[in-house]
Formats: sequence, C-alpha cells, structure tokens
Amino acid sequence: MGVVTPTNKEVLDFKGLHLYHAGVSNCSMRVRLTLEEKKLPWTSHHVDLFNKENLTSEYFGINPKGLVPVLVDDGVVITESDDIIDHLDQKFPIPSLRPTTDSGLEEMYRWMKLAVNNHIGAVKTYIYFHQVQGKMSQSDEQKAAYRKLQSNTELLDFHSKSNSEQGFTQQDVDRAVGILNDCFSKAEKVLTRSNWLVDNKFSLADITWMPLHYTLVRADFSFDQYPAIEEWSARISERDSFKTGVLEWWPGFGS
Ligand SMILES: N[C@@H](CCC(=O)N[C@@H](CS)C(=O)NCC(=O)O)C(=O)O
Repeated sequence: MGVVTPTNKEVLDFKGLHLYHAGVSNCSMRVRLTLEEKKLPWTSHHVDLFNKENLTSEYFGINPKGLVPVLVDDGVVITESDDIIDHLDQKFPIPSLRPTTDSGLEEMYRWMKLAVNNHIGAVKTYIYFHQVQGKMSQSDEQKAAYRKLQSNTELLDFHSKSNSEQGFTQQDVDRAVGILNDCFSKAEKVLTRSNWLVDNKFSLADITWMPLHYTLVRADFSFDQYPAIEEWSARISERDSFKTGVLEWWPGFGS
C-alpha cells in the first residue's frame, strides 16, 4: 500500500482528507470520482502539471516520485491512485465500490493492476506522444533539477526520452497502442454481456478505467471498434460523480 513518510512535515498536521491532484490527470480523476461517489468532503491542493508545480523539492517531500495524486488522510500520506481509492473504499464503505464475492474482488484488483502496470509504457507514452511532447519540454535547468529530485529510474528514463530531441518514436507509440488495444478488447468482451467490468456492479475497476477512456478519447485514440465500451462510458458520464469529479476539473469546462 502506498503509504509514504513525507520529508515535508507540513502535511502531517492536515486534518480530514486533502488531495494533491491535477484537473487533466487521469490518475487524479480516479480519486475524485471515488470521493464524489461517497460524497466525502475534501480539501483540494491543485497542482498545475503544465507549469511544473510538481517539480519542486517541497512537492517531492510529499511524493518522492513527484506525481499526482497524493491523498493526505488525517496526516497519513498515501500515493498511487489504486492504493488511494482502495483505502477510501475500505475506510468509508458506504456506498460500497467493490464486488461482494471473493472472485469478484480478485477480478477487480486484476483490472486495477492492469491499468497501473501499463501506465508508463502505454497510457503515458500514448498521451505524451500525442499531446505533450514538444509543448511542455523542460529547459536545461529544469532537466538538471529533475535529475536531482527524481530517483525513480523508470520516470527518469521516461522524461529524458520525452524531452529529447527525437522524443517518443512511432514505434514506441505503436507498441503503446497495441497494449491499450489488448486491454480494451478484454473490456469490450466483458461489457458486451454486462453493464460493469466486474460482477455487473459499478466498482473501483470501472473507476480505474473510465478516466483512461476519457483522456485517451481526447488524445484521438479511437474507440470505434468498441461499442460496448462507448455505452459503458455513456452510462458513467450520467453519474453525478463524473460531473463533479471529472468534468468540472477538466480545463475549459463551462467556457
Ligand atoms: N502509478 C501512479 C501514476 C501517477 C502519475 O503518473 N501521475 C501523472 C498524472 S496522471 C503525473 O503526475 N505526471 C507528472 C509527471 O510525470 O511528472 C498512480 O496511479 O497514481
């Protein structure tokens, strides 16, 4: 579970639920959706990723990977979106966002891990290739500062490639698309015969995958071959939690 001991001690005194998050971040959407489903009061600490507000020693003192989201629950710091939403569902069990059977629970965790395990290699690579590369590259000073702050080698390699002159290649993105299509083909099969990903009950599995659909559509990923996924996403879009947890935080909302 993603509990970390922060070196930035400021957060230890926080009372209640505090979320460090970004409007555009699919991982943050998962946590906002969960908070809104449960109608929990929370304090927002918005981190502007485009202005690199996450790349400061203060922020790395809260999350040593420099990523959003981070939940601070009464001074306990939790990172990793799957761990955060699982924590929220266990601590605030009503309404429940998990299946009632053991096999369903295992299946829910499988869907959650599938998303997390493919985050850098597939989701992030696809989105950076289509939307970020060349638009928010780091200056030489920022690159040096990032190398000082970041100790995670996977993230160091990812950002160094994204900021290189060549950036991600067509081959990198084709590989990412292949992985995403494998995942969405699996989801399509399930959703052809059921409204939700696990045990026909809305759960953390749906909350994990919906933000990927939302952000990938906006990065021109085609879901034409997945009609059941499109219907599933339309069903989720009707929920109040989607309006307050995703739409209202998406840049340009209401404009
Ligand atoms: N495994 C992490 C991934 C978190 C992550 O990659 N967050 C992105 C936004 S979705 C971020 O903070 N990106 C900024 C960066 O890479 O510097 C999770 O599930 O919370």
